[in-house]
Amino acid sequence: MDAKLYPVSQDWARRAHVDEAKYQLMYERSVKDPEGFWFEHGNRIDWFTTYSQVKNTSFGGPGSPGEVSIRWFEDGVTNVAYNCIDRHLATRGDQVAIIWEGDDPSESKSITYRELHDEVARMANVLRNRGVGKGDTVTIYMPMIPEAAYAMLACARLGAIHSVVFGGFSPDSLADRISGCGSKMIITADEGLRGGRTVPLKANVDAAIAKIGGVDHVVVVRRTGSPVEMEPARDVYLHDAAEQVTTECPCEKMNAEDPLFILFTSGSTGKPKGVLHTTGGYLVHASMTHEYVFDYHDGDVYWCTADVGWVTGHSYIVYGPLANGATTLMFEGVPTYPSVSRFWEVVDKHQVNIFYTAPTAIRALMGAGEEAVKKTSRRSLRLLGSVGEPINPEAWEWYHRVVGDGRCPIVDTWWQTETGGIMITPLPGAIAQKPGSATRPFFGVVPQVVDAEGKVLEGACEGNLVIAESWPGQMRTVFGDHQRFIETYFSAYPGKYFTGDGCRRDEDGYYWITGRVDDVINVSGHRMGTAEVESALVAHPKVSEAAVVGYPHDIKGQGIYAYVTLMSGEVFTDDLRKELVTWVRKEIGPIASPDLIQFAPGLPKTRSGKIMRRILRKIAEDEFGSLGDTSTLAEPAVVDDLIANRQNRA
Ligand code: 6R9
Repeated sequence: MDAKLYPVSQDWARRAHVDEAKYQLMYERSVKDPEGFWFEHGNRIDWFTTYSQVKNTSFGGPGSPGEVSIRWFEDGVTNVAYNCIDRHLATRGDQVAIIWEGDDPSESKSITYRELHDEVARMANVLRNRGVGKGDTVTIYMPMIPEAAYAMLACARLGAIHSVVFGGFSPDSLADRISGCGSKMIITADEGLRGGRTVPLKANVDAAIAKIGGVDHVVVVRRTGSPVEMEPARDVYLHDAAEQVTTECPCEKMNAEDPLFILFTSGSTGKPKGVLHTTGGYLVHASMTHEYVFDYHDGDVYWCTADVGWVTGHSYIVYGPLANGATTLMFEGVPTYPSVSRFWEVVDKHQVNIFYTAPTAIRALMGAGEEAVKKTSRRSLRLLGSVGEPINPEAWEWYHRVVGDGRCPIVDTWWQTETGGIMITPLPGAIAQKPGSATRPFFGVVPQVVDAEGKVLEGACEGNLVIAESWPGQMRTVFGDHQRFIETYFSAYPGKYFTGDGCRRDEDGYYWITGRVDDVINVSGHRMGTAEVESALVAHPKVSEAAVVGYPHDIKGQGIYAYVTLMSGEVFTDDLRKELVTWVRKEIGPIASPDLIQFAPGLPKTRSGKIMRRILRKIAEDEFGSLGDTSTLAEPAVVDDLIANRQNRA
């Protein structure tokens, strides 16, 4: 395959933090002498007590299975909120920390580092007065308003562990995530506002608590001002409580390995896992990648369009940028409201220099035509970024040519909730880009491509992506279940971290992520376990069995294709199909809505009763001509029926 090459311009090589020669030197040192490299770079954050230990990590492996233990900077003492706020006050107290752009284009505001300090300290005192302290878990269920960042930083200031739940999740999903980490405190808003529509956040919290109980306090931020039910003994408005406290709130002393946050994410089996990140290594990785990958310089305006409910929002709206004393833009709305030019209008309005979004948004806007982009200036843009799923070369080229006017490099950043920060990406002043390739590893990252047996492949090859060595931002465990951590990530290839992604490496040593190789699908950049959607479907009284697979979708990347078998006596109707879509939205949230539902009198199974997903995937992809070996099917006839009634006709 001859991919087009976009070389680094002279200008970029000169002005960037890292050029090609420096990348080679730094990368080599980072993998040959990780202790020395990270001893030096660990100092990019401030420590109350500096570390003497740098790296103490083991991925277990054939000789010592089960012994997976990851510790970085383990005798260092610091605080993440101190690094994101207090240490900047002397030099940049009046600099803007957060630019907030509301859903309605007439609403925006700027928050300086000094204001950020006061808001966070007040919120921390409100939490502390309600019993929150070091090691406690707090669930945050918020719209994209500055208070979401204040809430995260307030927890970090107190040493409490936050668990942010995406505001699009249903009360049931929220309930699972509250009880999954035992939060007694929830921070939410009356309502969210997206694309001109309200989201009943407080009502959802009430419904979740009604289901599981155990929550002592709910702090409610007033966003829309609509009246919501308040339980006097439990609920308080932030603005009322904040009046009672001061802006004095010291930062708790945290060990480098004390937990910072939990983020629930989907895997191939069972309920979502609580990915646990800790303090020191995470912040070093998030801040260092933010500076080098986006080539952040003082004075730049940086915008990441993710939601704080996902890891990208954690690392690249809040922690990385603020640790670097950057100006980070937070957007409440959606790319298409009030018009499909919104992103570019916001870029012009706030003179954004660095813009980081997801391929699904690019594809959707691409469909709306060039004119909506071209009518805006975008002269301020210098760098574009992509994250969340593989970007197809057509979308990459459009992003480059139309959005960036051919002038801005694109950093395609591969990473995961589990990795804490960016792992594979071109540094814009150092590495020539190929559309569709995440290109080369960041400092300290040792990617390998392995075959099904775990043999490490050399040179140009294709297989599964593993990471051979620990890096500072790596997740430390699955909250409350270290065994599940080991089984999920270190058992397929003992001694190595398995990413769950397939990958090709070309003759130039560039990495091309080909997508998940497990039962995780990626819908509009959102990770979803097929098992979660299946269990939502079978919870419906008329459904006896369900199998869910992904299929190629022009805008979303992957769509959700559900095969559903009904209880005997039930009939397939269009109304039932609609009812099931609504059901799944209610059970999980709108992001899990099935795109296509096929009623199946039977599912293809092996004689031992295992559903043959490989066949279902092929039918969903409309590639039933290449079903592969069907000789182990218990009832071959069901496949003919599925093909005849497939929903995805080309
Ligand atoms: C940051 C984030 C992780 C999964 C990952 C992979 C896919 C993310 C990608 C990419 C190709 C990229 N993914 N970035 N695939 N190129 N640049 O998205 O975290 O939500 O945990 O998803 O997303 O499949 O394994 P998360």
